Amino acid sequence: MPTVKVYYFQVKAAGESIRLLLAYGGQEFEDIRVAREDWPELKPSMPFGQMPVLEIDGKKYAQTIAIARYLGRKYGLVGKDIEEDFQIDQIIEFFNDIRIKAASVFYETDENMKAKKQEENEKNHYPVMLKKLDEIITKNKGHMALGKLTWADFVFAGMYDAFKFLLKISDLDEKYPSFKKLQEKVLSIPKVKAYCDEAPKSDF
Ligand SMILES: N[C@@H](CCC(=O)N[C@@H](CS)C(=O)NCC(=O)O)C(=O)O
Repeated sequence: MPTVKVYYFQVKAAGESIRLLLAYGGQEFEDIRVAREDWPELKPSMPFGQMPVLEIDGKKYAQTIAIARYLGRKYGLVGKDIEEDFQIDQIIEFFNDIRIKAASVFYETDENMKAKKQEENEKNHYPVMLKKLDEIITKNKGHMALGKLTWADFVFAGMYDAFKFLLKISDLDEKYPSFKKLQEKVLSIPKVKAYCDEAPKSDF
């Protein structure tokens, strides 16, 4: 067995997608949860000065989606050809589009601007985008793509709590029921559940 480490902060968010995929693959790993105060010292040692980072036998892999796609290939969570892989990639990009809109509000430091951006998202972007995502998941029998379990489901499930936190839509689960169901579906896979039961707890 290779020596595998996952570096991320003390939250689920992007790092959780990778942790869940490794758990699914039956891969033991050292779950390195970096405290904020320890990060400046560690930052220069990461490929892009960011986390999450996956390390396998000393080799570092960065960028959440690239890592998830890589692990997806390892564990047979991909399409049968490039057409099917494209279906996975495009829904992941769409999910990212929504996350980017939410993150731009979160990282806004000007309070007036922050409120304006949130209002703009809630009025003009979230309703259309979230409805579309809900429809796509429903059409795919409760999955992100291909009507079956793929690595995209792990990205969604791992990030969903952080996604909810960023969007600030209190009734997201009720309004778009496919979201919570998809997360629960992934988290109930026995190896994934075993990991989650033992993992440190955090809200998102
Ligand atoms: N595109 C990168 C973004 C990674 C990223 O922004 N990571 C944040 C945490 S979610 C980070 O490392 N922040 C600390 C820093 O940039 O110093 C990915 O998806 O992995």
